[in-house]
Amino acid sequence: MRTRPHLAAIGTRFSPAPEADFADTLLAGLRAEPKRIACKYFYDAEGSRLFEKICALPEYYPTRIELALLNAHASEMAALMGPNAEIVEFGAGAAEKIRPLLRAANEPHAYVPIDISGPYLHAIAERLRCDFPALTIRPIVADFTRELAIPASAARRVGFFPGSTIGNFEPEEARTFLATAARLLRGGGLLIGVDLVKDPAVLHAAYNDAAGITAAFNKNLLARANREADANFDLSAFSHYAFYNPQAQRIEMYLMSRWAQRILICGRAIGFAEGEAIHTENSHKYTVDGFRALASSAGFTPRAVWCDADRLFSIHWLEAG
Ligand code: AVJ
Repeated sequence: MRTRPHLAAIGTRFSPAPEADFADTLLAGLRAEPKRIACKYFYDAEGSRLFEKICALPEYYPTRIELALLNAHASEMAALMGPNAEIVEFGAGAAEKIRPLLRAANEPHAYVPIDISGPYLHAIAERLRCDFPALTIRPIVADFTRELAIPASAARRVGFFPGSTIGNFEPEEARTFLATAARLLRGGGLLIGVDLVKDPAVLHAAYNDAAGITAAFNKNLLARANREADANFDLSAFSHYAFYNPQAQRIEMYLMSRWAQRILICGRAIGFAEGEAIHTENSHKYTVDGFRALASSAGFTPRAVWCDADRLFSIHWLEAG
C-alpha cells in the first residue's frame, strides 16, 4: 500500500514481500503451482458492485442475517462500544452495516472506514456524509491484509469487522491479524461477524447462486486482468467452481479452464491444461466456541455473542484489555 506520511508507526506488516502491482502479482500467481490469485483482487470498483449484488441474493444468507442481528441489537452493541469511540472498520465495502451502529452510538468520535478500492470508498464516504452530517468520517484506502496503519488518535478505539471477511484468512493468519488488532484496539474492543459451520447444502447454495452472480464475481478477476494487466482471457473458457470442504471447514472457490489454452498477460504466455484451475478464494467457517478460542489465543477476551435462531451467523464482541 501507499503509506501516507501522516500515518503513525502502528503499521504492522503481515507479509514481508513488498507490494507489487496487480499485473506482477497476477503473473506470479499464475506461474505458481497450483495457480492462484489472492481474493482481495476481486474488489475493484466492478467487483465491489458485484459483491453488493451477491449480498442481495436469496441464497447468500450472511449479509441479511448479520444486518438483522445488527438492527436488533444495535443499542446493546453501541453501549459496549462506549461513548466517543473512534470506530475503525476493516474492509468497509458499501458501509451499510455500520449504519445501525452509528444511529445507536453515543456521539462517536469518528468513523474510519478502511477499504482497498479507493474510488469506491470515497463515493461511499460521500454518501455516508450526507446521512450523518455531524459525524467525522476519515476514509483510509489501504490493504488491511498487509498492513494495519491508522492515524494516531486520543480517542478510545473500537474495531468493526463484519461480513465474515476474517474467513478469508487461514486460521493461523486470522490469529495473527486478531493479535495485531488486539494491540491496536487496546482499551476498546472488536465487533466481528463470523460465518458458522452448518449444513453444507446451505453453504453450497450460497456460493453457487442460480442467477450466476457469484460466477460473474469470480470471473471478474479475469475481466479485471483484461482491463488492467493487458491480458486476453476469454471468460467463457473458464468455469466458476465452488464447494464446501468439510475437513478444512471452508468454501473453496476456483476458476477452471474448460480446455487447454494459452493466454497472454503483458505479452507473457501462461499455459492452462484442460481442467486446470486457479484457486481464487477460501472462506473459512467457524463454530461459536472455536472462534472464541481463536480470539482468546490472540489476546482478546471474548464477551457477548449474538446468533440468529438457526445459528447460521454470529457476531462477537471481543474486549481488548
Ligand atoms: C466477503 C469474504 C465474506 O466469503 O462469503 C461471497 C466473499 N465470495 N461469495 C464470503 C464471497 C463469494 C465473502 N466474504
